[in-house]
Amino acid sequence: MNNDIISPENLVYAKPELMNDTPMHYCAGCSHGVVHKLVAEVIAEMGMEEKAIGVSPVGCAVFAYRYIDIDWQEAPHGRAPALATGIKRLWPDRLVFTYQGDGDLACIGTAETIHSLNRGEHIAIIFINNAIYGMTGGQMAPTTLLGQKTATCPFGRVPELHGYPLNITELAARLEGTCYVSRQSVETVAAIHKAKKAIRKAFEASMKGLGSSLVEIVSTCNSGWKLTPVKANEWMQEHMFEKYPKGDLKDTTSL
Ligand SMILES: Cc1ncc(C[n+]2csc(CCOP(=O)(O)OP(=O)(O)O)c2C)c(N)n1
Ligand code: SF4
Repeated sequence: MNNDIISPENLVYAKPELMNDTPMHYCAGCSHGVVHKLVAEVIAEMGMEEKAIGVSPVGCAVFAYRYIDIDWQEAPHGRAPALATGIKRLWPDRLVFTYQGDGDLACIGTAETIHSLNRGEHIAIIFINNAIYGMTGGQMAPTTLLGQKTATCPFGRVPELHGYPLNITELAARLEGTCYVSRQSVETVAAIHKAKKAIRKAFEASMKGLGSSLVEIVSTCNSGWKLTPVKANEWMQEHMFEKYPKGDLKDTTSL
């Protein structure tokens, strides 16, 4: 083999060392796997392999603890920020983060989300917004777009029956306890780089005790949306970014 080809200078892609060899259960094309990779890379780059504690949700990411070799706690549905609060208060020197879907974070765990952010807990929240409940078969979530068809609103979401889509990230940015709130996506290489930077800033802010951080990743659930991975990315770009515009919503960190 030509060693030049695999020299570190030529390396453009490698599986992060913290990702183990357990085959992922995610559907091909799902955003979860990409975000897992970014989380693993950031933890390694910060040298926090032995000090990171993730709190995994209920939802498709319930098995996040199987894939990234750090310490994890599994939380009941929606309760991840409460659990993360307890862990961080007990072990302030640990990097504590939650990883949650929109059903988990913005519906079942709304109270835990809002109050942990408002208290300014020194935790980071990674929020995967794919606009539906993926794991349980694609039911409507608070984040479902108006007109979007789901298993529980087969004719499309209408405000008279289902209320309006919830921009919980905008809400988070208004809370005094938050220091960094950002919305990103991972469907292109450029977007992946920006999302990684946002995750890094959120993790660093939590370690510096600057307040709570939330990074929303606007994501696809190609299976739940009943689209191919490529079409799902297109649908997300066409429809979701209008309601969920990308960029930093709040940054008081000076990082
Ligand atoms: C209190 C409670 N309500 C409902 C459920 C059922 N449940 C399990 S996963 C899930 C959907 C999770 O969706 P989301 O958080 O959006 O994550 P995704 O699967 O899309 O990644 C639901 C409703 C549950 N386990 N506990
Ligand atoms: S059901 Fe949706 S969120 Fe769950 S793994 Fe498949 S594509 Fe991803």
